[in-house]
Amino acid sequence: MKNPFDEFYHVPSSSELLDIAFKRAMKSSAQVSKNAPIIIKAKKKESKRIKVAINALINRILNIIKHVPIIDDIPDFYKELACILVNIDELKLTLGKLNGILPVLSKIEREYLNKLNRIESPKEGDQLRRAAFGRISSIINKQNKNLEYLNNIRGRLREIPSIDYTTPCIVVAGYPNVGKSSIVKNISTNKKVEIQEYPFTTKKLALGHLAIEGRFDTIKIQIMDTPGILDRPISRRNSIELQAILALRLISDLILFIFDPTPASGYTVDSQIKLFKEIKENFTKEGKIEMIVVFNKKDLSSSSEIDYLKRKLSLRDEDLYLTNALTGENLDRIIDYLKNRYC
Ligand SMILES: Nc1nc2c(ncn2[C@@H]2O[C@H](COP(=O)(O)OP(=O)(O)OP(=O)(O)O)[C@@H](O)[C@H]2O)c(=O)[nH]1
Ligand SMILES: [Mg+2]
Repeated sequence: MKNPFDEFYHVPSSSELLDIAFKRAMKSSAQVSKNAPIIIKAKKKESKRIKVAINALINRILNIIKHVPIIDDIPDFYKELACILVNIDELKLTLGKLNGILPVLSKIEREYLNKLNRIESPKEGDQLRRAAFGRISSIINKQNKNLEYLNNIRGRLREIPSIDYTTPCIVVAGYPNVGKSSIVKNISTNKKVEIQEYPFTTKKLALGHLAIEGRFDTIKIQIMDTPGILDRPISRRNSIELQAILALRLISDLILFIFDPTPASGYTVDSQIKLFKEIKENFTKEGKIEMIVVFNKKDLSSSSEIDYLKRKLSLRDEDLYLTNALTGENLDRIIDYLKNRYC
C-alpha cells in the first residue's frame, strides 16, 4: 500500500500563500462593459480582486488539509508509526486551526463586497481593497507557525516506506551496530541504507526488495531494515527503537535476528541474548512467525565467541547462519532458505 502521507506535499509559508493570492487577484479582470460608468467599473474591479484573493487562499488551505490523511482511517502500521514520529494531537489541532480561518475569510469577503457596493469614488474602492488585503494578510500571517509546523513534520511522514501487504516482509532486527543495514544493503535492492561504525546509524525504517528466482516464476520479497533496539523496558525505549518494535509487531512475516558475537558492536552478547528472547516471546505470535538467527561479523569472531553464543541459545550449527556482511559470505545461504520457503 502506498504510504498514505505520500501526497502530503510542500506546505507554503504565509508569505508564499499571500503572494500567490494577491498576484492572482491583481491580474484578474472583472467583466464589465466598456461604456459602464467609472464607479461601476471600480466596484466590479475591486470586488473581483477580493473574491479572487480569498478564493485562492481558501482553495490552497483546503488543499493542504485534504492532503493530510485522516489518521484514524489509515492502517495501523502507518497510524502507529505516525504517532511515534509526530505529535498527532498537535497535528490535528493545527489542521483544526487552519480550517478555522476559512469562515473568517468568507466573512471578510462578504463584508467588503457589501462596503464596495456603497462607494462613491474609485479611490474609495481602492482603499477598501487595500484594507481588505491588510486584514487577510494579518489572518494568514498568524497561521505561519502552523504552516511551518506542517511543512516540518511532512518530511518525516513522507519518508515512511510504502509496504505491499500482498508480498512477504522480512524484518531485520537486533542490537545497534551489529550489521543489520550491511546485510540489507548486500542482499536487497536498497543500496541507500547508511552504514557507519557507530550505533544508532539507522534512525528510521527503510525498505528493500529481493527478487528470488523460483522454478516457475520470480518471487518478490520485502526486507525491512530497522534501527537497533536495546534490551530495556518498553517505557524507556526511544522513538528510534520504537519504530523497530512496531515493524516487528505489525509487518513481519519472518524475523532475521542479527547477533554480533564479538565486542565490535560495543554491546555485550548477554544483552543481545536478552533482546532476542524478548522478541521471540513477544513478536513471533506464538511461533507463527519464524525467527532466523544470524551470527554476523564472522571475520572478527573467534570460535570461543561463537561457541559461547551457540551454547547460550542452545543452537546447533544448522540452526544459524554465520555471515560476513562485508564480503557477503554465507548470505547466499539465507537467500537459499528464503527460496525454499517462499518459492
Ligand atoms: N568486520 C565486519 N564488520 C562488519 C560486518 N557487518 C557490518 N560490519 C561493520 O559494522 C558496523 C555497523 O554496521 P551497520 O550495518 O551500520 O550496523 P547496524 O546494525 O545497521 O547499525 P545501527 O543502524 O546503528 O543499528 C559498520 O562499520 C560495518 O562496516 C561484518 O560482517 N564484518
Ligand atoms: Mg543500520
